[in-house]
This record gives sequence, C-alpha cells and structure tokens, in this order.
Amino acid sequence: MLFFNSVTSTNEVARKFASNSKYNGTVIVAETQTKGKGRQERKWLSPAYKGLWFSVVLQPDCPAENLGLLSLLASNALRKAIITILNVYPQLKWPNDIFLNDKKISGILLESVFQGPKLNHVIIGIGINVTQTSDDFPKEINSIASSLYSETGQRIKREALLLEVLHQLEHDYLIFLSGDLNLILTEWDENCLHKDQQVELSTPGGKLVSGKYQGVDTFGNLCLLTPDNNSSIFSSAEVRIVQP
Ligand code: BT5
Repeated sequence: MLFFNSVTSTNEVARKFASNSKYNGTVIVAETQTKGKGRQERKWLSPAYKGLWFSVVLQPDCPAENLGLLSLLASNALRKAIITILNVYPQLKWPNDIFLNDKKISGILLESVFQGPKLNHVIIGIGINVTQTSDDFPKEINSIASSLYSETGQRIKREALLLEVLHQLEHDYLIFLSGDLNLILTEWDENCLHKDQQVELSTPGGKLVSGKYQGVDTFGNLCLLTPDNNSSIFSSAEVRIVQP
C-alpha cells in the first residue's frame, strides 16, 4: 500500500504500476486529489481529510467480458464494508455508485487495459465521502451528494473503513477468480436501488432510452425492457430513475 499526501488522481498514479506483474494488488491512497476523476472525464471532488480516495491495481486472468462483473463486485464489496463498520445499509446503482438515503456517498471508476481478448490489468478507483457536511459540497451536487457522517451521524476512523473495504474486496475477488460469479450477481441484484423500476438511460453516444429495469446479465450488463416489449442490453450508460 502506498500513501501520498496529494496526487492528481490515484488512478493516474496506479496506472504507472499497473502493467508490471509485481504490482498486482497494490493500493494507492491519497489524502487529497487535485484532479480526481469520475466516468466520462467528469470531476470527482476529493477534499483532504474528509474522505477515502484510493485505487487498487488488479491483474485478473479472465476474459475481457468479465470487466462489468468486476465493477459490480467492487460496489458490492464496498457496501458490505460500510455495513460492517457503520451498521447501515447502502443501495447500489448500476454500474457502480453507492447510495445511502437516496444520496450518493461513493463512486467507483474502473479503468482497464486489454491484451487481445483478455484483460491485462484493471484499476479500481474508489472514492468514499466520509465526513463532509452539506456545506462542503458545491450547490450543483449538494442535493444529490452526501457523506457517511451526514447520513448517519457516526464518526468513524477512515483507516478502519479502508481496511474493511480492502478485506471485502479481496474476499470477493478470490471468489470471482474461482469462477463463482453467482454470489456477486445475486448480492448486487438484491441491493439494487432501481430494482423493478422505470428508468431512463443516457448512453455514451448521447441517446436516451426509457424502459423497465430488468436486472443484470451474467456479464454485469444492464437489461432493459423497452415500451415496445423488446429486451435491450447495455454495457455502459447513465441510469436515472423515473418517478411514477
Ligand atoms: C464516479 O463517477 O462516481 C466515480 C468516482 C471515482 C472517484 C475515485 S477517487 C479515487 C480514484 N481516483 C480518481 O481520480 N477517481 C477515483 P461518475 O459516476 O461519473 O460521477 C461523477 C459525478 O459525481 C460528478 O459529475 C459530480 O456530479 C458528482 N460528484 C463529484 N464529486 C463527488 C463527490 N465527492 N461525492 C458525490 N458526488 C460527486
């Protein structure tokens, strides 16, 4: 595990180690990130001392299609760690956001490099808001983002949560490597925020598609039943729950 005071992004630091096999399992932790990033190059706010910002380098020997599952695995492991440390029950939004009381308290950014049909390495970047209060978030995200402290009133040791996340991640990753993918899929599905709900997806190509969320397939792709009664599968999209 490598600790830094300030980095641009822990995913960027991890990238330097990621292709060398001796760094499989390396964890990069930073007190703050100056260019923390989300998906699609969005910004991730990472104020010093107020959260956990870290990345894990993994070099799984598995087909490229299993990448989506790793995404679900990471958010599910994170959920279990939060339950253990805080005794509260977050929900999961596809593909890898963690919500508590309908607010986003954590996000995950998976970046990967392929070698032909196989994954060469994956960087799992995890951001968890721990002690922020609503004043710490800018207006634009104030109503959708929150922290573990704001939602539970509990002050926790960040080190304890970090160790528990890594423990759960390792536990589930070993199950994943053994080929038993059902546990991850079942646990993830049971705790999905938009289970059986009407949703609107915005695709990376900018299309909006509405329908009923039907679950995830064995690769972790999202399955949607569109109004014309067709089932469509998405490997990447932004999910918005449509209020009935
Ligand atoms: C994510 O992206 O949720 C993935 C975030 C991953 C962050 C970790 S921290 C360690 C590692 N190093 C990095 O550089 N990144 C990873 P996305 O689903 O695209 O959400 C981004 C959006 O969430 C932004 O556009 C904001 O609206 C909102 N946001 C930004 N900072 C936030 C925060 N701290 N808490 C909650 N929401 C935030």
